[in-house]
Amino acid sequence: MARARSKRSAAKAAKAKTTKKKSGKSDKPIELYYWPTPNGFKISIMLEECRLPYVMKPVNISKGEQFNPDFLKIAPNNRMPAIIDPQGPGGRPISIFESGAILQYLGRKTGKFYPADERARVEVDQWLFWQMGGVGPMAGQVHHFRNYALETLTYAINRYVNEVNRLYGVMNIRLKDRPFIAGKYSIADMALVGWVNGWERQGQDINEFPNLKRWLETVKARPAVQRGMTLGLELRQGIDMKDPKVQSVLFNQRARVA
Ligand SMILES: N[C@@H](CCC(=O)N[C@@H](CS)C(=O)NCC(=O)O)C(=O)O
Repeated sequence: MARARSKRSAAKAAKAKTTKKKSGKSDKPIELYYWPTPNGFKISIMLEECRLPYVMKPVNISKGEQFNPDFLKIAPNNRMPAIIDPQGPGGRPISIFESGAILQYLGRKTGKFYPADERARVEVDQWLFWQMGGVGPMAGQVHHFRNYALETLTYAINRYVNEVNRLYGVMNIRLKDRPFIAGKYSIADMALVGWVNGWERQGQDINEFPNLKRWLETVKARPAVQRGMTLGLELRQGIDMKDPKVQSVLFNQRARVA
């Protein structure tokens, strides 16, 4: 049932949605270079929240598509997500990588979920960067050492599980007297939800953090978040993260000298 629904939603999103301008000319959709992971969800959620026309271009990171020369031209760090906005500044195309930069760009472009007022914007930026530098990388290490590593490294598991626990504690305090992380619902919440949603596989108990639990339920109840977090889920089906071929593409890559 869930699979059928997500298939339908992916097919819908993959079909270029276009909007007609008054002139009769149609805008080209934003190209979203994407794989269904918490970093990918940030952008699918924002595009859905803003109802921006987009077309999803899967980047199968388990097969190494992040190293395709055409993708590297827009995302030199060989990581998704990335976007191409055909209607960038000055009406010319622009490409962007790094999910935080994409969220800020889309927020500025649409005037949505990223306040123009400087004080309110700084609030959002702080928590967005906190997600980018803290929750994402730390929870990513937990996923790696708890779920993907072929050896059980207790020290590494404890280190990252404890750090994520600390970060969720910070978030829980922050959410005590405000509904969302920067006050009003913003791109910072969108950056966080896909990561916090994985609390169970991060060795956490959400019931330790009642404000965080309430926030997670509230954010996940938004239809755009649900659409964003189910986009392309079927693409990941059947992929075994412990398959040596997948591991050799995704883990322990070293510099590729040009
Ligand atoms: N800081 C980057 C991180 C993106 C990232 O780590 N993406 C992962 C998937 S969640 C990826 O593309 N991995 C491919 C690889 O490791 O080769 C961002 O937020 O955009």
